[in-house]
Amino acid sequence: MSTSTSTTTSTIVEAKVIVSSPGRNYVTLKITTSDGVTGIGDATLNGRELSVASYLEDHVCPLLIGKDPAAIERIWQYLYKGAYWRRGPVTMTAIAAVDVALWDIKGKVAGLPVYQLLGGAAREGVTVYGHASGNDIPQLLDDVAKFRDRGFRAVRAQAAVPGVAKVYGMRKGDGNTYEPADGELPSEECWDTGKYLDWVPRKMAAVRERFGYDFHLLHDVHHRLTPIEAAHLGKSLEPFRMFWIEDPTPAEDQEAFRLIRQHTTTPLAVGEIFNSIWDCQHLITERLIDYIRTSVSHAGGISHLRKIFSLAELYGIRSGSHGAGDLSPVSFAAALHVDLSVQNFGMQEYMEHLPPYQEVFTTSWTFEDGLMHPGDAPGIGVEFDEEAAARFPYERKYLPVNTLADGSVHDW
Ligand code: KDG
Ligand code: MG
Repeated sequence: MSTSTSTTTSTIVEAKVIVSSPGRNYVTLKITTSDGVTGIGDATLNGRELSVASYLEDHVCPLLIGKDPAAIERIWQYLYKGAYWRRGPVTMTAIAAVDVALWDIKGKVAGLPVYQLLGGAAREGVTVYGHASGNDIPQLLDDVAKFRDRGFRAVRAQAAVPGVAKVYGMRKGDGNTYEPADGELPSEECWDTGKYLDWVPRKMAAVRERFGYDFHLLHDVHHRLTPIEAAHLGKSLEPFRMFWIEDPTPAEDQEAFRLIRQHTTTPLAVGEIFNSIWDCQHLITERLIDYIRTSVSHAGGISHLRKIFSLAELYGIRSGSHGAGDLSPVSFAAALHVDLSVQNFGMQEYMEHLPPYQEVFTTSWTFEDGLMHPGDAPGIGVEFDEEAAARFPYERKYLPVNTLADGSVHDW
């Protein structure tokens, strides 16, 4: 049976996977049509990059050849339902890369930025939060000040915990980017919940005391607490009116959020490790969260993310897309197009990418007065220089592993 679902005669003639490391590892999918139009998608899965590259190269790219690039939903379903083995980070990241590349092509063919194809702009710009961190409170306050001086309306505050050697979210040096993946083998961090719970309210109190309440304050717990510990943290942060606390508990246990919610009015955000609408369903329909933080690249691309956000809209839950530096500029730009067009946008993470990413990716987004815009270039608005990418070969890198003082493994 013919798989052509539109009047165009264009077909996909090439699908190529490029793994490169301009500042950090990125997996990029480049799709070319018989009309010579190219689209790019991001298939980066931090610390497991080559598995997605292989999934695409060995199992997905051959299926794309000859297909109609305009039939995005049909190709999505073909890759999802047709694989039989559904969901999971590797599969869904691969499908996301195809999906974004096809939206890029559709935009270029139409001569329109993708957000116009999604219904147009629902707002002037996308509120983004920057990543402040510090080894102690004065350093953290200086860092928050830097983001506020640059115009950010929202800042995530992470800081070293006294007595804990290495903590999630701490930036090295003067750059703007926190990069946890380092080393040919995983580094080990040692976690102490008690010290953390005592420390976080003191740090947030210092931030609010110095800067007041005229900006959004966020914090990432990074999956480390039990439900009752998370409830305690949420309660202790209520005076500082957080925009959200993110990933308070390991996200697999969706029912845990009911307990947290019974105890605190601090808003809850979760979703960066979710891969499909099914991972979010219970949390959304039971109204157990306030923000759903699934990403374009790990949750099936623009097409699937829109479905997640539409489901959330029904329940008064807002979006909060994941935007760490390990999502390539292609994913980040794609997220901006979605953010701009959905009604229930909440907040977008913006962790600037590490140089020399600009040698490989040319972007058209803008930042002004705390708001970002994806730009009006046709498609996603990111160009990928394959020759430049070849100068930055893949480097094996892992995320850290977390342990407790007794040596047992804890959530990182
Ligand atoms: O690859 C893991 C990172 O994306 C994650 O640790 C970053 O939690 C994160 C965040 O909110 O940016
Ligand atoms: Mg996070």
